[in-house]
Parts: sequence; structure tokens; C-alpha cells
Amino acid sequence: MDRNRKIVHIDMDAFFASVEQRDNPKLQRRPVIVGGSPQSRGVVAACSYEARRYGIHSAMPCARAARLCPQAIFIAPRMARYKEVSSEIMAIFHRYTAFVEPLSLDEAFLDLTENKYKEPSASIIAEKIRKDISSSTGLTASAGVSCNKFLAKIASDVNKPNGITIVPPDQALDFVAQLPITAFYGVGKATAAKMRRLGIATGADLRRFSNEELNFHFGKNGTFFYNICRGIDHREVRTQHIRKSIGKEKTFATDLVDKKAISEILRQLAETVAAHLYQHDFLGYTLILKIRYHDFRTITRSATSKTPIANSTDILYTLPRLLSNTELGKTPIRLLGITVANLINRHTTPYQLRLPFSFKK
Ligand code: DCP
Ligand code: CA
Ligand code: CA
Repeated sequence: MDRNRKIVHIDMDAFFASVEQRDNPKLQRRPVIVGGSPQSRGVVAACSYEARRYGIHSAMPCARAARLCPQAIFIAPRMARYKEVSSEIMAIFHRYTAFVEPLSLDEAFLDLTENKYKEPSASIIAEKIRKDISSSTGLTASAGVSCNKFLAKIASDVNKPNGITIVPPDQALDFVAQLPITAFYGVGKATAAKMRRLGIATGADLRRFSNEELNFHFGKNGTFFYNICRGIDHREVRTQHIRKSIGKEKTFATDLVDKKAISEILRQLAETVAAHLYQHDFLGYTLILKIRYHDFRTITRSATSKTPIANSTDILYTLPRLLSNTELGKTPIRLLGITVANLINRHTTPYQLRLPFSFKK
């Protein structure tokens, strides 16, 4: 398990319904349903926690919701409004890290391993973010803090609404063991039924099966389940900006420890990245080196310079500085990656920009 990453998942509570309750005080503390009307054949998009007490949930037909709670207040969705609030919360996330992956209007993964406050505790930042959201939008969010996406996402649901759940790496196995398999991604109705037939109800049950057995029963998803029930999930937080960076990485058939071999690979990666930069007419201010060690610990080191990187020589010039702060030559490496970020267009950049004395930021 990769214990070093600090991944947070943040999800707004009863999102559409909470926005409606905030905008209209008459709706506060009332069962509110955002979606179609009971007369229409629409379904519930969101419902306030007051409405959930009657057994109402998302995707339920509105007519059924109206029967369960006749006094419920039905409201048509105002998407434009929810998008506004969504941009507000996304902007708050970006105050803390550039590594934000929105999953929908009301939730995102954040990678806080390296963050703008150099704060080692992801839980402290998650709490700051929840405070920021509450003071600037008047709404509550819940957070999950752990060392990968899977754990963080499940954790954010545990103390909902308005709560935070921290799953430290050494508690991850116990945490996953007690989870019902329906909480795992990719377990739809058919898979759940199949798991039940095999006597699998929880993460702990899943862990009794070998990778081969799980592959036999569940095809491609087998290995995913095998890893997930051991708290292993290497998926990265992917920022969704169009071309914020250009990068290339390489996984080795056998782990590398020899410095010469490593620098040869880095030279090749630098050439490839530089060629892509050139093809797309980019220069970039930031160089990011990624290393995954044999034990799957993954680190990134980055440097931002005043003169943008234009070619492989620029990359190779900066790399030693990034490498100095790693376990190079001591710990076997299974993956290396080089990325150039903070891109600007080669042609629209005034040449003077490349002279340090005229560079202002
Ligand atoms: N949504 C929708 N249709 C669905 C599910 C959700 O239109 N079937 C919309 C309305 C929700 C928003 O997306 O407010 C966010 O969905 P969530 O699943 O995060 O649910 P909520 O935020 O409403 O509630 P929770 O507090 O459980 O996160
Ligand atoms: Ca939500
Ligand atoms: Ca959500």
C-alpha cells in the first residue's frame, strides 16, 4: 500500500436541496425535494436530510416520494445556480492545491501530498476547506481523508452530513474489512448477486480469494477487487485542465537501481517530452519528476524557474536538483516520469520574457 499520499475527497451535503434551503429561508428544516413534480413522472434529484427521514432518496419517483411524505416541498432544479456554487467550491479547493479532480458539480478529489501551504496534515487542510466552504457559501460538506482515492471517497460518506472521516494507512485494512461489498466501485447488481452466491458480503470475505480466483469469477475487475479489499489503489488525482502539462512516464520490467541506467531513461524521457513540447508549440515553467519505488511509494519533485523550459537540455539541466532529494541509487525504482507544466505558447510569448530581469510575476 502506498502510505505516503494524502488524498482527500470532499462532497457537498444534499447539494441541490441545500442550495435551495439556503436561498429560501422558508425551506429550512423542511423536507425539500429537488426534481420533478409529484404529478410528473419525474424522479428525485436531491432531497434534504429532513426528507430522507421519510425514506426518500435520489432517483426515487417523485410520486412515491410524495406518498411517503405528503408535506414535502417539491422544487424544480436551477442548474445555473448549482453551477455557480460549484465554481465557488472548486475555487476554494484550488487555494490549497492545483491537484483537484472534480467528479461532479458537488465533489472532488484533492491530492494534498504537496500543497500550497506546505501543511503535512491533510486532515487540517480538509477541515480548513470545510470551514471555507461554510463561511463563503453557507453550506456544509463532508470530507474523507486517506492515502488513496478509494479510501478517501468511501470515508467521506461515513460521517455525512457535515462530517470528516480520517482513515490512516494503518487502519485501512480494518476499514475495508467491514465494508459491505456494495460500497465498492464497480459492484453493480449483477456482480453483487454473484458475490453473494460466492459467500462474499464484506471486504474481509473478498480478501479470502486469490487474485486468480477473482479474475476467474470477475474478469478484468478481479484484480481491481483483489487490490481494493487490501486498501490498494494507485489511481492518481487527475486535473481536468486542457493541456496544463506535457509528460511521459515509463514503468520498467525489472526495477532499476543503477544510476547510469536511470539517467539514460531520464534522458530518453526528456527527449520525448521536449519533442511533444515542440510539436505543440509550448514552453513550460515547471518541471516535475515522478518516481515510483519498488514498494509503490510514489513521490514527485518539482521546480519552477523564471525562464521557461524549451528543450531537453533545459530539462536535463534542472533534473539533478530534483533528483538530489530522492532515494536515487539506494532504492530500486519501478517507474520514472517527467512532466513539464505551467505551459505557455511559444509564439505568443514575448522573447523578453525569457530574460530574467524583465520577468515579472
Ligand atoms: N443528482 C441528480 N440525480 C441523481 C443523483 C444526484 O440530479 N440521481 C444531483 C443532485 C444532488 C447532486 O447531484 O444534490 C449531488 O449528488 P450526491 O449523490 O452527492 O447527493 P447529494 O449531494 O444530494 O446528497 P449527499 O449528502 O448524500 O451527498
Ligand atoms: Ca453530495
Ligand atoms: Ca456527489
